[in-house]
Amino acid sequence: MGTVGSPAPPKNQTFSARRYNPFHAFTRRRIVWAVPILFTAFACLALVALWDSEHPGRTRWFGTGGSNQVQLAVDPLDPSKSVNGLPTRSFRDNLRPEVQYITSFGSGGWSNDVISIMNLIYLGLITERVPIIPVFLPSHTMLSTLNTEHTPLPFGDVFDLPHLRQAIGKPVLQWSDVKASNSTVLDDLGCWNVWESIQYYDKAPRGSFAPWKLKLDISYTKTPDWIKMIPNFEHDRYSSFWNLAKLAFPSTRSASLVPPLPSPKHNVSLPPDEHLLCYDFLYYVAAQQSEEIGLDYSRTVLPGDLSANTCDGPPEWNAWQRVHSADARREVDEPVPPFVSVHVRHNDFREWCEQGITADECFAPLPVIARRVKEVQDEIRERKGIDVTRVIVTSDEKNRTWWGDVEDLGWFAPDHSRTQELYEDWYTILIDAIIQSKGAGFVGTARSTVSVLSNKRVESWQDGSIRTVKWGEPGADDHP
Ligand SMILES: Nc1nc2c(ncn2[C@@H]2O[C@H](COP(=O)(O)OP(=O)(O)OP(=O)(O)O)[C@@H](O)[C@H]2O)c(=O)[nH]1
Ligand SMILES: *[C@@H]1O[C@H](CO)[C@@H](O)[C@H](O)[C@H]1NC(C)=O
Ligand SMILES: *[C@@H]1O[C@H](CO)[C@@H](O)[C@H](O)[C@H]1NC(C)=O
Ligand SMILES: *[C@@H]1O[C@H](CO)[C@@H](O)[C@H](O)[C@H]1NC(C)=O
Repeated sequence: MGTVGSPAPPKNQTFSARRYNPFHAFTRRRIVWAVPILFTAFACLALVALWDSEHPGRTRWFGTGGSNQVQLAVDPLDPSKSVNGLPTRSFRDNLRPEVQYITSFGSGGWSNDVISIMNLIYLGLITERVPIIPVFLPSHTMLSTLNTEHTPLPFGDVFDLPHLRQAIGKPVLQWSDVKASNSTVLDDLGCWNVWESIQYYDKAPRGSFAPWKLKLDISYTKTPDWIKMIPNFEHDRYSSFWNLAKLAFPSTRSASLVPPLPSPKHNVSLPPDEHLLCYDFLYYVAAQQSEEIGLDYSRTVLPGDLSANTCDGPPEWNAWQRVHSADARREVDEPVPPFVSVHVRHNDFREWCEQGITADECFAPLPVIARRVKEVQDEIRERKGIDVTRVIVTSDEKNRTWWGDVEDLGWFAPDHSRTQELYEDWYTILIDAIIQSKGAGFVGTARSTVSVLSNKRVESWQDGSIRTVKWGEPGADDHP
């Protein structure tokens, strides 16, 4: 799918291109040095799932921390307050009659799904509905291997949901709060089909593994053509938050009803559900213009990056603990020296290169990236008086010659040689995203949503300096 705003390639290409396993054999000194960064990054971005495995009704500790904690009554934002009780076999049994809900499903890669979930939460805010967040599913590997044994990654394992709820002052649910994961009940649900109205090559709702995983049999109603921000324009796919929000309210909803597509299993035709409002796909949504997530004003549109300011979370993060106990040999307590993080996105981005040029001519060469790194270093020195000499490179690149060239520059890279073996598919990109976000400065790749998110995190969490490397033809990043 997408770099921000680029026309998406056909689905099969997108998904097949998503393999990565960068093995970087570095000197021992470098590996050992990189490890504390990794752990500190985990502990910090950590987004603490401490309360996520909570039992309904469990009380929480509030206060300034330390010994001054005060035990309050049950938190009104606690997930258990927005459902009837423990997860049920059929999701409907757990919905409270006085609460309205909203959900959607992921189907991109990691960062695209993060952005879709940000959009879902924002739509929840403006429609006054409680968002029910889907798990992350590695759709790309699922498609290419046709293997159903894929561990889903719950949003709350990565992002700090208690913090988010407090920051926006609203409840936020995950599907695991609502429906039992071992349920054998296939629930019928009516949803809006956004995808078929925003693009014209795929004449169907957006595919996703989430409904299958959640045992939902969905009957889709096509959204009206006017949801598109630029009506009838095939080269743009964005709809707007308020166009989609209108469909959440009775008058526009009833005026927009058309015969639904029967659900695939039960063959039932259902209008869009009013209790649990549901959209197939919320990646291409903006407030004012396409691709605005990369622009400065978008932080006032969304409630910040969902995970902002969570660096003070406790270290009990599940994933962190798993990494930590799996490799207790390694010392993790050393403070991490400041570094510039670099994200280099290659592989399927080849599809957007100028015609007739090689990958080497299309992607920015290392000296061009190094120039941007130097700009970031200079700016940090000027703004903060700090000399940030260390550089850590993260990338989806697999070419070892290229990684050797990175090492020759004296730059570091995370050692992912055992990441997948020790943890799960998700952790390579998770660890890399965390490293990116921890940079005192950041150099990213133009058109990459991974880079867009890290830009925002480094700016807002680290007060860091950022640069983006352009690519696509020789000299693409030339600048004064
Ligand atoms: N390990 C690792 N994987 C990466 C990195 N950058 C990209 N990837 C992989 O490439 C995928 C990119 O998929 P998405 O997150 O959907 O992003 P995209 O829109 O296709 O491409 P971006 O615009 O770069 O995000 C990620 O899910 C990762 O699997 C990186 O720095 N490290
Ligand atoms: C699902 O899990 C719950 C709680 O762990 C258990 O009580 C229930 O029997 C399980 N149901 C099925 C269908 O396995
Ligand atoms: C689905 O239902 C419709 C209308 O009830 C019926 O005409 C059609 O034959 C059904 N399709 C299948 C595959 O059962
Ligand atoms: C690997 O990287 C090197 C250095 O960037 C490059 O010259 C070479 O063409 C690459 N090999 C492949 C197979 O892409």
